[in-house]
Amino acid sequence: MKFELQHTDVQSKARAGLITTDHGQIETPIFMPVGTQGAVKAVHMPELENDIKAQIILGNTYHLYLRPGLEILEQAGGLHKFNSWNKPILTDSGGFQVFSLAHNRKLTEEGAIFRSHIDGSKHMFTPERVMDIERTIGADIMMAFDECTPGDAEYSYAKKSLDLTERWLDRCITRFNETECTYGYKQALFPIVQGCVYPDLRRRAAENVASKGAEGNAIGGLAVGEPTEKMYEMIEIVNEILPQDKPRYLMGVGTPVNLLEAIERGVDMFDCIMPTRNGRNGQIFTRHGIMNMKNKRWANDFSPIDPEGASFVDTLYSKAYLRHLFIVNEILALQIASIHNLAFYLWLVKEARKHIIAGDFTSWKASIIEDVTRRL
Ligand code: PRF
Repeated sequence: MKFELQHTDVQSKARAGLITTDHGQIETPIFMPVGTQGAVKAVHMPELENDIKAQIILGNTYHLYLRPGLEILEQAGGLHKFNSWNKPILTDSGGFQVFSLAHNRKLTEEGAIFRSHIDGSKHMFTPERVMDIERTIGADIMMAFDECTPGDAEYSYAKKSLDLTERWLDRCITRFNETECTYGYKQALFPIVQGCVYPDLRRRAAENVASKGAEGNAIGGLAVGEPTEKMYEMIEIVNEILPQDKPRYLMGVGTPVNLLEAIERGVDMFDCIMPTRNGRNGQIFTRHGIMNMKNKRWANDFSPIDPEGASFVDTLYSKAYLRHLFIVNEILALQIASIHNLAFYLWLVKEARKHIIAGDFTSWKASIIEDVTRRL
């Protein structure tokens, strides 16, 4: 993997860059649609590629390990072959899903013991095991196995948790270096900065991560219950320390405004279930504001969903039609909303990139935030 920093904003920390992987290039800042179980919910791969203009998607180690399981993934020749997405893929390590989804989980020095949320079966994730699983899935970018500390954790717990994440990181790196991709291309490993909302822990975590010289670095443990201002403060602290010449990935964030604020503070990569999940609940993000499509006010509004929208659904279908589909529970409503919202998120980061390169990111950001937060 290679990262080329193409432009740094003069008024802020915003950056435009280019990541090159063996499955293609990624222009940053970038938003990565979430394909937890190997599919971005309700969206076809050609739609992702051609209509949404996704450049990289996510998969989840925890889910893919449970189903279809490693044997099938290996037989398929890795996730790219299995799901027919031939562009870059990133896998989260399960360091978040084990703690949010699995039952009866128990943390030890060795790893995490948990019961599957599907059938209650017992499993253990160790840093070594997670590296092996991510090798088998075959994502271009693998994430280290971490503990995502809750946003309201006390200092003593946050410190103990960070100590463990740091020891696990060393074990991840050792295993990663002992193994290689069996599918004939290169994979990268990104470490994750934890440290909750405590500046000294975040600094220590960022320094430790930076010292590993990884091909990219991630910021975890944010958007997990802490105040939004704390999140921005932690991003600033961490990005002061993480290397300039490597991509920075803010995990599981966020709203359109969160993305813009984080881009301004030097973040390059994002993922979040918000555009797809909220879309399936009828919430539509546009450059003119947010609409709840189940609202009665759209019942006889036959204008396009979004006249200047980035994807074909925006002008093909009307607001009234989309509202009708939601009200009668048609599957097509979920497909339209998912394509629309993802295309909007990809449009937003592409515009951000354009304005970073043009040199007017800060003023553009102020005006677009006013627009995208309006309630329609
Ligand atoms: N760690 C991992 N995945 C994550 C997170 C984390 O802290 C978050 C937190 N926002 C989302 N996904 N491994």
